[in-house]
Amino acid sequence: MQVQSPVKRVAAIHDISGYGRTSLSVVIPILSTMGIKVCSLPTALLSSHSQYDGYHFVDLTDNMSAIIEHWKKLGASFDVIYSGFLGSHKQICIVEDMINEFKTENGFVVIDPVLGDNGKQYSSISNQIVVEMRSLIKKADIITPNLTELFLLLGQDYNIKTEETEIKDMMLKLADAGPEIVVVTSAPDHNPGRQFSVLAYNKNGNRFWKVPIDYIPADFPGTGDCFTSVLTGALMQGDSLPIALDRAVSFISYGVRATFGYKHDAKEGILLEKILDRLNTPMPISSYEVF
Ligand code: PXL
Repeated sequence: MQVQSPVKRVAAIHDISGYGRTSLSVVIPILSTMGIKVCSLPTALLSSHSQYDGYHFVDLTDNMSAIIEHWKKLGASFDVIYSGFLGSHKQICIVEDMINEFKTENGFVVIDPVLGDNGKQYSSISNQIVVEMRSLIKKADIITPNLTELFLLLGQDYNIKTEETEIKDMMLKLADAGPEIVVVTSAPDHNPGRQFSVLAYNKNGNRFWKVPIDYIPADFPGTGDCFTSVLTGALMQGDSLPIALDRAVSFISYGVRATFGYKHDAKEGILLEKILDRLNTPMPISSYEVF
């Protein structure tokens, strides 16, 4: 008999970077704080995230299959499979196998297609990874590209000035390929007084949602990982999609605001430890819109 865990479980397939707040070093604290158990399948060990020069990198690809085999022997099961930064063809195949093996009827798969930011592909991401990510996302229930990744997934040239109607079409195209929910984490918002919004499309109900972002002129690596982790945790806690989006936007905004006022190297990411307890306090206001 398979005994159900009293705490929900996520299989988290990301790298672990020692310095700077990205990937597993934000996924684990955020989901743990939200009462969710993270079972890590690390893809690589880095001395720091890849936006620092000269980082040391240990590829763990050749150990991933052995970890999965052991999990199978243990009879492990997961409510959610959540992948992020993937660095090779082999890792993409392994995530596909993980989904085939472990996805359950009531569970879901979140793929954060980490490929680039600010209009540029990350230096460590090859064109082959971009092509393969286009195929991997078909297996996801939820994907969370930023604007750069949205363009890369569709093979289109980046354009920061893209209108919302065009972004809607792009989200529909990606949803057609497989995922039920497409979330674009940094869509330009041309309405007066606004800079960016999070946009989401849910095939189930055929609805678009929008949560305006409170803009601060700062760029902290890892906020995308924090966003998708809070979104995943909120959905696992039973929130609706728009409330989960609201909670993720509000947490990241608070993190950016709490960090911005300090003399602090932005590359280190947001000061997560200062704000983690916010994940367990009621949200002050909800700001989602239906559009
Ligand atoms: O935040 C995405 C991310 C994940 N993992 C590594 C990264 C980055 C972004 O820079 O370098 C190693």
